[in-house]
Amino acid sequence: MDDSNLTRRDVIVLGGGLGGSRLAAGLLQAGLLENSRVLANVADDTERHGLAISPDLDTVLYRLAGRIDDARGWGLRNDSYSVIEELGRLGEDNWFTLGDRDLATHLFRTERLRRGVPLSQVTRELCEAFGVPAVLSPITDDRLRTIIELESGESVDFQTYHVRLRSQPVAVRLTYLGAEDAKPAPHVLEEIRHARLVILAASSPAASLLPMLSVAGVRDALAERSAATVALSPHVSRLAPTGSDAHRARTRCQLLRALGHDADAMSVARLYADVADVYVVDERDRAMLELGDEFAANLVLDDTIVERADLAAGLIKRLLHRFGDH
Ligand code: FO1
Repeated sequence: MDDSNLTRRDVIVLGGGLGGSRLAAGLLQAGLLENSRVLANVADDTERHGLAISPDLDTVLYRLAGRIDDARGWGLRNDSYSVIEELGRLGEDNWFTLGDRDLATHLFRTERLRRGVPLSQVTRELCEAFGVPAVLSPITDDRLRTIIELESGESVDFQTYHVRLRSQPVAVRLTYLGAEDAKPAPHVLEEIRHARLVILAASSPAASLLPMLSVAGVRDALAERSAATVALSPHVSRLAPTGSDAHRARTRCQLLRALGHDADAMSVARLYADVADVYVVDERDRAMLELGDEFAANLVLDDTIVERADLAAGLIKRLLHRFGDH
């Protein structure tokens, strides 16, 4: 394909819900969002009560719209739960908590998809409706799912493992169902090749980034870049997460182990070694730099805990200044 007519993006973010949304908020705060692109994972997507749910896309959308429930890191703030409670009374399995207002997003998406509109186009429409720049896109319009095999031999999708089973059972194998046939969404490869900087968010490697990298051509597009790709470590060893962070961390670690990797910053660095030129380790993991790893020349220290938009904006500006193509 001829790439000459494409806008050269400042930053392309590849990420899951929370990690991707924090960088998206940073781009917005830094005034860089309009000329950037946020590519979200869809391997966590699920179908509940006949509806198409895309949690990672919605998390980015809701954060950019300033409407995210910040305490949980997903769903809409001040939502109510009448419909899902009523479904429970009807005998439906209602372990996946869909808020009443959140349901409007899923109803809208499901109907548009049913009419044959691709997910990337539906996502643009949702961005417009929520008043945010339409720079959010799924990595693929095709069906891609993380399937987790448990010790019992049972296979479950990501949401069943993470939410219903609270990531308690040991996961023994992961497959990215649909990866062989998933094609990148429009312009994804060209924009990855030419962006001034690509950032792999501090999202779950096994549940968010590896499925995104499994989409046809994405790894090659990253490898073909002449400008830098930076990966953020999702692990901060000295920090003991609490509440919903602890839940997410347990899922992340369980799934990494299912792929045969240790759940620490350097093991993740090795997973990204063929696509990232630079790996950002959190300041609090300074000791990791003394391990003499093969990635060592490209390891940098920074603050990777960017819960606030101003912190994320600062990190992105530092990375652009230091590694972005000018
Ligand atoms: N996470 C939970 O822990 N429990 C839930 O009931 C739940 C519902 C839910 C509904 C819509 C949505 O967009 C996200 C939701 N999440 C829920 C979050 C989601 O499971 C994960 O945090 C992401 O998929 C991981 O990126």
